[in-house]
Amino acid sequence: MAGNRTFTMIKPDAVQDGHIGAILDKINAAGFRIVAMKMTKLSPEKAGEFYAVHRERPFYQELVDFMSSGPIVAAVLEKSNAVEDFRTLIGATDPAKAAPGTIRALYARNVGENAVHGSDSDENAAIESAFHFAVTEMF
Ligand code: IDP
Ligand code: MG
Repeated sequence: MAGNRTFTMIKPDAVQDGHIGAILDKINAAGFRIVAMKMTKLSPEKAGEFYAVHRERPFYQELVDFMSSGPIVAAVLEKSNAVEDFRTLIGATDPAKAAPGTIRALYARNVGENAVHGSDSDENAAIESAFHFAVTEMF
């Protein structure tokens, strides 16, 4: 059965471009409840750890540098079928290929600086939520 929670980050590009409010509006309008949320900044070490599965990819260092370049908004979201529905809401990794109206189509700069993160499985949603939030910070 599909789980009901996912993890997201509004990435440094979208924070810098002033899109926090618009992105949270889209998230609420799509029926997600905010379970946990904070503005924070990842150190290069923490960003490297978060994206460790991509260690062998050619863009890994670029990704770590970008994700530690400025503040982010991290959040846990709740809705039935959360992981899949949130991936639909954000659109394809490359905003040029993202469906019209999706968060990445509207607010991302490019394939690397792509406005938002969304977990890709229930298992990773739980791991990523625990990476950023204590149990006492999730409501
Ligand atoms: P996803 O965020 O849509 O799940 P992944 O393939 O898991 O995409 O990649 C993680 C992140 O790495 C992307 O969101 C993006 O920021 C970055 N990334 C992915 N592909 C590229 C690329 O070809 N060039 C630069 N950065 C990339
Ligand atoms: Mg991914």
